[in-house]
Amino acid sequence: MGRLVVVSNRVGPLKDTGRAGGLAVALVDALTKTGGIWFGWSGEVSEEGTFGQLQTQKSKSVQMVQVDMTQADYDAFYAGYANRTLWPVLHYRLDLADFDRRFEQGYRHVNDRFATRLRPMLKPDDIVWVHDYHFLTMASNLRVMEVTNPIAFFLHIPFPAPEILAALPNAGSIVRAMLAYDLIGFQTRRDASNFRRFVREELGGVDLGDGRMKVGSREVIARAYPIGIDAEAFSKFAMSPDARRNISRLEKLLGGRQQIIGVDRIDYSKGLPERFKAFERLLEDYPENRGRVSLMQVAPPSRAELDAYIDIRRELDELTGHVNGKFAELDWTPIRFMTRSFPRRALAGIYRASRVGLVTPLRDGMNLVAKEYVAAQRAEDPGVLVLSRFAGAAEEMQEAMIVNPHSAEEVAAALQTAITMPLEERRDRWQAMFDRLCANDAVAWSGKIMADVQAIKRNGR
Ligand code: GDG
Repeated sequence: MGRLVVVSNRVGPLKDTGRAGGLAVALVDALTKTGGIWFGWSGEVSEEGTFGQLQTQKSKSVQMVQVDMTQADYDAFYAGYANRTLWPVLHYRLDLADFDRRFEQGYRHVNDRFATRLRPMLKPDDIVWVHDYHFLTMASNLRVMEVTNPIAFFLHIPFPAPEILAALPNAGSIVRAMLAYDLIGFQTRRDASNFRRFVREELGGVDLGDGRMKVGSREVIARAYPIGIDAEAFSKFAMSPDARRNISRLEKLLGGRQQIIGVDRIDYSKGLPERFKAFERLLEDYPENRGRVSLMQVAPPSRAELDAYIDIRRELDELTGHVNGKFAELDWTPIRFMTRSFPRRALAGIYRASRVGLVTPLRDGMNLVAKEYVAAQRAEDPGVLVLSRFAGAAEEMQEAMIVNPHSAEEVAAALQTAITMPLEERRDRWQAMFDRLCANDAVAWSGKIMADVQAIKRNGR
C-alpha cells in the first residue's frame, strides 16, 4: 500500500498535545497507518514565499512539510479569495463577499505554487488527500504536471445551492477544476447533492447514481462523509483532573444555578448576535429563569483583521452590555462573554458543567462543538444540546432540540424545554447521539474516505 500525502492550509500538530482537534488526530492516525507527508503553509510570510526552503519535521513515519508565502500571496490568496470571497459565498453570505479578480488570480497562483512544490515529493504509489476551500483548484494543477495518483478532496465547510454559487464570478471554471479530483467529500448529503446539481445544471454532467458523476470522459465520486470527533478521548478529557478543576470552580460560582454554554470562533457564520438575542428572549418570555440561568460564551477571536469580524465583535460587546445592564442582579450576571480560548481539557470540563449546549450557526459545515458537547456529558445526568438546523451536524443529531437560529422565539422556547427536561428524556436523547458519535468517530471518517480512494486506485481511473 502506498503512502498518504495530506495537503491542508495549516499543518499539524503531529503529537497530541491536548490542543489538537479531532481533525489533526484523525489525520495523524491515517498518516501513521501508511506513513506519509503532511504538506501546507507554515503560517509565515516571507520574501521568498513559496519559492523559499521547505521546512520539514519528522515524527516516526510521518513527515510535516511547510512552506511560507509572500505578503502578496497572503493578501490575495488567504485574506482575499479564501476568507473574503469563498468563505462568505460558501456560507450563503453573498452580501459579505468581495469579488476582486486579483483575489482569484492570487488564489489560482498559490494553488499552482503549492502543487509545484508538492510534485517532486510524490511517489507513484501515493494517495493524495487535499483539504478544504483553500485548495479547490489544486488537483487541476497537479494533473497538468502529469500527476496520475488518486487525489481525494474534503470540503470542511458547506457547498451552497447552485443558485447561490452561480453568483461567484467564474464559478463554473472553479467547479470544473475540482473535477480533477477523483473523490470529492462533503460534510452532508445536502452539500454533496448541491455539488452534483451544480455539475449537472451548469456543466452538463450526468449523475450515474451512488454519488458518481460523469462530465465528458471524466468520472468522479462526490459523496457525503460527515466528519467525526475522537469521541472516546474527548469523553475522557471531560473526566481529567484539569476538567474536574474547572467543573468545581464553575459549580462553586453557579451555586446550583444552571448554565448554557456556547463555544465558537468569532465568525458571522456562527450566529452569535442571534444567539444573544434568543437568550434575552428567554429571560423576557420565561421570567422564572432570571437570576437562575446564565449564558457563558467562549469566543476565541479569528481573522480579526477583516472588517466583518471587527463589526461582529463590536455588536457582541454591545449586546452583552445591553442584556447584562437590563437583567443583572447583585449576585448574578446573565451573559459571560469571554473572547479567549481554553485548553481542550478545560473546555471539556466547561461543557460538562453546563446543562445546555447552545450551537446556533446560521450555516456551518459540520460544527464539532455540538459533537464535543455531547461527548463531554455525564451518562447518568447529561445536558441537552440545542442545535441549529443549518449546522451540518443536524443531519446526524436529530435527538438534539433542532431550531431555526433566526427565530429568537423558537430558540428561547427550545432553551426553556431543555432547561426543564426530565432526566429520563435527557438520557434517552443523549445516549442515541453518544452511541452514534462513537461509531462514526474521526478515525472511521478518514477510514471511509481512504477505503473509497483505495477502491478507485484498484479499479483504475
Ligand atoms: C470548520 C468548519 C467543521 C473553540 N474554542 C476553543 C477551542 N475550539 C475548538 C472547538 C472545535 C473547534 O475549535 C471548532 O470547530 P467547529 O467545527 O465548531 O468550527 P470551525 O472552526 O469553523 O471548523 C466546521 C470543521 O471545520 C471540521 O470539519 O465542523 O463546520 O467551519 O474543536 O473545540 N479549542 C480550544 N479552546 C477554545 O477556547 N482548545
